[in-house]
Amino acid sequence: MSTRRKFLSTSLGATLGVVGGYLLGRNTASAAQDPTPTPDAAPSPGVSPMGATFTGGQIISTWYHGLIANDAAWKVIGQGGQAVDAVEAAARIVELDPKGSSVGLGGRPDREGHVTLDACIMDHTGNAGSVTAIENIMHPITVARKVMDETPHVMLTAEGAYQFAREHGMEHTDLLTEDSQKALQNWLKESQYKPIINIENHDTIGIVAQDQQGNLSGACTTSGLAFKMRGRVGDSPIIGAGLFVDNEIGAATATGLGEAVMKSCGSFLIVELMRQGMHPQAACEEAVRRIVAKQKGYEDFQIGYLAIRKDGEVGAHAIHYGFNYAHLRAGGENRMVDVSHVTPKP
Ligand code: SD4
Repeated sequence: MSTRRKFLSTSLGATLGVVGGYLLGRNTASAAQDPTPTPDAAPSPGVSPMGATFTGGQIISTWYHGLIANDAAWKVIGQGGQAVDAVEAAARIVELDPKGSSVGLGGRPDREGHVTLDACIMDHTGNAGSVTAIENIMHPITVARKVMDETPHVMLTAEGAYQFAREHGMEHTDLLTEDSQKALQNWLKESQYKPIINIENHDTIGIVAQDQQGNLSGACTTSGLAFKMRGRVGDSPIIGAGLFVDNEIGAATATGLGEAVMKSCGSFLIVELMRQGMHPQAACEEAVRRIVAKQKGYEDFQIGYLAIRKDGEVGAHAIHYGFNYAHLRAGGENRMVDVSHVTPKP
């Protein structure tokens, strides 16, 4: 380890130690107390710098539809399957539900009447796949998975993503439901582009799962903000914004106004804060705090973050009340958790 790196981790640990043990992850705590340099070599397989790896299996997913997502994911993880397969299965079940107005079928269109979908997936090896602004394909998450598994690229967009999906046997499906058409006609009367906290535009599904090998993966899928401008892409398909996974450290996902998440590299930031020793709860809070401190208009939009650390610890935070997520952990129930504390105004 370079002297600089050691200095940084040691001084960070000491500083956070003053703030309180709650903020400290195991690695920083030991860095603060243990003067022995950590060797530069990568950790041996199965050993995380975060300490003991959690191998019970667990899934966290945004909003109420997280419940059906977690059930689908558990069918994979409970049988010893891989987290990456679990998060894809979880995303697919929500994409298929016409009642969800922010994901897949039934997702609200852009202001010109096109349902354009964004999705991404990231696995425990650090591989990632993504599609943006894809139309008429029921399962953008599976297109993203195929981009990850079967191409040298990370992201395909719009027409190219559609073509790729069709070449891989996916059907052309009209995703604009009657309900969505009515909602668009209604919106067009005033054409006011105003996010309303927690409802209308907010039900992207972000999923982070840890399998029984302790490996982490994540997925995110959405139709984005309702009645967005044609061609607008949010954070959800952007690796590091709507989703980030580092299997040595942890994983995070985001929901809410994508522009704010993109401008702060939200999910990447949370994983990096965990790497520096923060508990996932503190890391989510810090990522929200930065948006509140630096971005205008946060009073009127919502951001919610979820994170899992390699040792199984979980965090969640949001700008405003009203954010919730589903958590299913081995041996426990699939339950909704309300994020009941919020970041105070600066
Ligand atoms: C976006 N982050 O496109 C998405 C929207 C969202 O809950 O998360 N809604 O900006």
